[in-house]
Amino acid sequence: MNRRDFLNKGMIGVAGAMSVATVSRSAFAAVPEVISKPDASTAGPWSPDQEIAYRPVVTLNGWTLPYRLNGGVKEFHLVAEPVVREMAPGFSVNMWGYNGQSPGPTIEVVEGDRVRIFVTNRLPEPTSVHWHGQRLPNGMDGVSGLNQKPIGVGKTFVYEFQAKRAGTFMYHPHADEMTQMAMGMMGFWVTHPKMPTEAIPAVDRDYCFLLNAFDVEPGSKTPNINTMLDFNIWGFNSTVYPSISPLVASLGDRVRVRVGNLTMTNHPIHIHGIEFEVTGTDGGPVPPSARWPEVTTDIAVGQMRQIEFIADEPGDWAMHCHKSHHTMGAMGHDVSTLIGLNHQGLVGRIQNLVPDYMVMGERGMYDMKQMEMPLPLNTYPMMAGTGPYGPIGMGGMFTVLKVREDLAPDDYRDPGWYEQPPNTQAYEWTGELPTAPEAQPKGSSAPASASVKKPGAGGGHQGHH
Ligand SMILES: [Cu+2]
Repeated sequence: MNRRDFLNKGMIGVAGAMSVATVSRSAFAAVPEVISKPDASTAGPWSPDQEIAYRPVVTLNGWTLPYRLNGGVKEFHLVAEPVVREMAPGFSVNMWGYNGQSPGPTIEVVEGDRVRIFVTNRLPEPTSVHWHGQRLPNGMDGVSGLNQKPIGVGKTFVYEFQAKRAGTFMYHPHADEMTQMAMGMMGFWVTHPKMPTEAIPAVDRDYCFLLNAFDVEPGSKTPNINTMLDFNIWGFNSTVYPSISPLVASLGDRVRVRVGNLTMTNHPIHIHGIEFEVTGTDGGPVPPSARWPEVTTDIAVGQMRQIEFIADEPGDWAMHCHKSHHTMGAMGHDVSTLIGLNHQGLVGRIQNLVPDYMVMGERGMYDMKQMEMPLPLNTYPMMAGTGPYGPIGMGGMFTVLKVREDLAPDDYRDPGWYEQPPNTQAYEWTGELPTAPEAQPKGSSAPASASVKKPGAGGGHQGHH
């Protein structure tokens, strides 16, 4: 099977194992072939020809890097390089990543495997790779200056260690970290147990993704690497909703989701419709006796969480970061609050001067979802995504858990929107309503005008009276 076959057949919805025979025999003496991915789609699960005792992971909008076996060692080739990532249709960002994409490919091995990773540096500056959470010899830990010389421009370094501990890990540079991680350099690593255990049982679906934050000025194409807190693009695996793939499950499936956070803030990840348990962290499995049910788990900076649940409720269940600004797009983070302000007549007058002028949110921001505001080139709307009943009003760190009856085990295709069974959906009341007094904001002919941000005004309360 050649590389093109791998990439075509590896796409979502295609069942069956991928071959590792991607490398000709003569190449075995040299460095493994570089396999890269041309787009931001979700590849189907990848498994080698050999017998495996695990369910391969599916990386949202990503893929698993094939390896070659060389004398019993699993060999991989990562290439650190500038890439262009399509975060949403019409919105591409200049990033740094690995093997054609950011994030890099997922590395997926089995507990006890000997692993050799060739890392070639095609960046304009030195880099290194740190294998977050792994037990390994100190000299393989990847902190440039501390454990090794940095990998110079154009150089290739080799990392070699045994994947001693089963679990959920990630990799990222430890050289000019601020720049290289802000530019998107990160990847996932999964080490499966040799056999399922009580703490790490077999699952029917296993998903993974990294959280990310970028600061990309609307109309520009390259992240601002100096931003410390005020990011405007929030995503899963360098993709924003609705471009993020759904998590698909067949009714009754045991589902594992692994999430890692390499951003500058924490993300409470929330799933509707089911309860889950945190079954592991990057430090290892949580003993079953120490687990408790949750519907939201906070994933702090530099942490990973592995959650599991039974997908026993059919439907389209929202799954998102619970920080509401993290489910929005590039626009709207730094806009004055206009709720309650009366703009009547003002818009027309301003439009004489600025033809595209629109009022942002005098009745809340819901209208923003529907309006076709002219956007600067290369950005995406503040709220994006349309469902069967209109705009969903969320973008960024948002996707949908789609639970359906009788899906084939290897079917990861988007099943479309859930059809609500009769009499199971919220409906409009059209009968009589009781008369009730309406709440009146205190002393308020124009209550919201006091909350309009005044240029130069400090934080805290503005005088209302
Ligand atoms: Cu968040």
